[in-house]
Amino acid sequence: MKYNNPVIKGFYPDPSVCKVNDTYYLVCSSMQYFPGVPLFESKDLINWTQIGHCLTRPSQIQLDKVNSSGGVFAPTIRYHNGRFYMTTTNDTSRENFYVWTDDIYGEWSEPVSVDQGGIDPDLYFEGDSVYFMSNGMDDEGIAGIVQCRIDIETGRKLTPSRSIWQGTGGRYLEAPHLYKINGWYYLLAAEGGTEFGHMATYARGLAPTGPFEPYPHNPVLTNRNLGGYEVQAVGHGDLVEDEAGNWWMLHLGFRQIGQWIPYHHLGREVFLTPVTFGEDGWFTAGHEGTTLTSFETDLIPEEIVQQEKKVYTFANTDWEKEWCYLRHPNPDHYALEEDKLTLKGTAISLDQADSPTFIGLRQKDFNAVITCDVSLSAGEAGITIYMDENHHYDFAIRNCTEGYEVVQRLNVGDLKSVVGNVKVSSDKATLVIQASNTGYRFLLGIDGEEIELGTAQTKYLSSEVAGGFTGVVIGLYAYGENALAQFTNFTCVYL
Ligand code: 6LW
Repeated sequence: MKYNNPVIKGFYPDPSVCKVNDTYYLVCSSMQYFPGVPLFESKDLINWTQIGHCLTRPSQIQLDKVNSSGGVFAPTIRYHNGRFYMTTTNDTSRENFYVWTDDIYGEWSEPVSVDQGGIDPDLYFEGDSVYFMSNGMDDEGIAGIVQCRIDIETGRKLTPSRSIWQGTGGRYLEAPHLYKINGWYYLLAAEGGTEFGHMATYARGLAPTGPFEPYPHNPVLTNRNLGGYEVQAVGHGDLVEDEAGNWWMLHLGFRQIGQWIPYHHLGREVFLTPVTFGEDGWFTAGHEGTTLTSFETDLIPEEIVQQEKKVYTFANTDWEKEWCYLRHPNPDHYALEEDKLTLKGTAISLDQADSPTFIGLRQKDFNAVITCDVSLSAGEAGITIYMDENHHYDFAIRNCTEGYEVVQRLNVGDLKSVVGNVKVSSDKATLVIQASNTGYRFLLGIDGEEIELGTAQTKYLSSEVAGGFTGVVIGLYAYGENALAQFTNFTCVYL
């Protein structure tokens, strides 16, 4: 069969995966967005359904006023003795912790802190021992992948933190995952930074504590030498074995906006790459160590069909699972119904690293048409194509002295400008946004006609311009202390 990458589209970075019986579970980073750590399940590694989040209560994760691309960094999910564990970092407070649950569809525990620094924590269970890995500096001041043993009940360290592998010399050694496979301990990591130079590297040893010998042909997976190729920055990943004994890596990568246009705005997404173990116990990944936009494989049964949801509406999405807020929302400002969303604005605007009244869906593909009817009493309400507080395109209806107007505003760093402005005769407008790989068009629908207010290029919302670790989210928002807005007939159709 043939499957296409990415297998999870849109801003879902730093995937980690585990398998329990015949089901795979996957988590990823969520930064300043709440709830934290999206959680997916799959029966076939290709079709993933979001079943919830691990961090659903403010008591589990402090996000108040965290910086954009701070907050929740790369998680790891593991299963041991009937219990799921998810460990991650709050990068803003520089804290590593884990939560657990005995019911993957239920709530997760309160956080248990681990007093080891760095980011990208990992858990490895063996007998009664639990090893905790992260990147950073050990107790002696040696940088690398750092390891200690912990008491899993309390998170207390049982051994000093020790640097167990220093990588292959790439910058930003991170994303450690430790496994035991056929008698060897494999330590997988990422290096090169989460940009175009990103790569997966590994080493192996005969004990969980090392010493580790690097794979002689590192990096095992990278697209950094594929110039002009759509998929770039592959690396940070996690290994999983399927029912038939085949190995796979779920890892991040991004799609640049054009073959020769090295910008990406949809965030880092989840890719699936086959992994093959050789007789000598070393493994290789993908096509000559690269990830492809599609793989022909007989390792996945022919009858499995890759599904893709193309239309998103209020009725066919789950407010709790697929939508996200900026930092901790005030629930009183949101009324979520099957066919209607009501938002109450505040004085907090989209330009602030705070929690404006905002609820969003990640943009999953380049080509899309987003439509929504928006009505409001006062203030401003509409759709924002949002990367961070300094990089977003807003399309909104707002109250003005002589009634109402529809505005299209660009926010690109210090450049802020209203590029379109049309008076409307009522407090209601149909907003239409057409997205392509290179641009957005903003159209106002009146009496069955569409008037273009303006356009904006995608690249100014890309990580290469905005910086950071997130991707574009399509947000519905309200702004202004008296703003009360209703959103109906929302559709986002991917073409
Ligand atoms: C994450 C690090 C990374 O913690 O990006 O690509 C950081 N890798 O491992 C933020 O997502």
